[in-house]
Amino acid sequence: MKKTKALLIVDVQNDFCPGGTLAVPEGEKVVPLINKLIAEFPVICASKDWHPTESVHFQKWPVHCVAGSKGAKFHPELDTNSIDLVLLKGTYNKDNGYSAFEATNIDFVQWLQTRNITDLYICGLATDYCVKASCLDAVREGFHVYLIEDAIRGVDLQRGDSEKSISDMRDAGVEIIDSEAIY
Ligand code: VGL
Repeated sequence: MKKTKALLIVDVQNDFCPGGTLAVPEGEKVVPLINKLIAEFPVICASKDWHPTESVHFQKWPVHCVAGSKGAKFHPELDTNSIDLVLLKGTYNKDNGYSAFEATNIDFVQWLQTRNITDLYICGLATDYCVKASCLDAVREGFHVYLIEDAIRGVDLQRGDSEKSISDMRDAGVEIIDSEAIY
């Protein structure tokens, strides 16, 4: 069967970038890289944290990415023109929605299967939470998963969290690559 690839951009939203309520260190640095990567993929998906104000998620985290707010918008410099699918996650009060596969607006697996996607290339924010959860779910769902290491950044609540996450993803079967490998 012909291999078909898609790019999954995880949570490149204002609140995860400098000035946002849950800013990931250097979060904005992934944006130019991702804008360049977009041209290499026939299918582009992008997830968004999209929380209600009363989310249980805010017992652990500062309020961020409230549905419809400025903080929940994509970073203003992200090239959104070619995005084929926006995945909304964490949309219920009791739902953390770390993984793009927990999107509530669409059955993501079915959407990918319908388009014969076999290979998923994942980038975005944040390495140690939503990127990791999305990569691990993608492997579980049977996709061949590539993590684009220079196009991710982590929260690193504890020093080394991102490094440990990358190693966990590798152990799970995720291939770790650099964006240069794609051009
Ligand atoms: C995320 C922490 C809390 C993420 C979301 O997008 O990785 N991290 N909520």
